[in-house]
Amino acid sequence: MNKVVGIIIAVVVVLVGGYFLLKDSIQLPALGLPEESPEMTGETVVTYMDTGYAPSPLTIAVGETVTFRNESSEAMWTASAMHPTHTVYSGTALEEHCPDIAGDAFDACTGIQPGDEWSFTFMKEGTWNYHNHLNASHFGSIVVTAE
Ligand SMILES: [Cu+2]
Repeated sequence: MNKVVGIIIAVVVVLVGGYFLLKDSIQLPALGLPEESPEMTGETVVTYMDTGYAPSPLTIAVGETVTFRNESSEAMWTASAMHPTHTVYSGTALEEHCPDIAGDAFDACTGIQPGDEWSFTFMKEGTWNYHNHLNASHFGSIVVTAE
């Protein structure tokens, strides 16, 4: 009987010891899909939260698209400086370029609801400041460099 108990204890010790030795090197299969990242999707994301935009400033190359994702509790109307006219990127005021059918004014021209997103492709080099037209105390900048 003592022999059986001894064997059981030895097996348990080996299993537990083996687990602790190997647990750091064993890669458990990931549950569900991995989080999306810019590297995986090829898109560059700026997240809008109740505290504002991040990351900012963000550097991209000409021709890249930035997706502004609204993860705040309020609507997000991302638009070029300066508030309230939004003329810096496009040279036109929002009364002239909204709705932005051509997609070249860097102006969402409407409130993007929480959980939704809005994308803009930057075709001009420069440092482009932007803000939330519905809460102009939240702002950021996109630095667009030559390719
Ligand atoms: Cu504005």
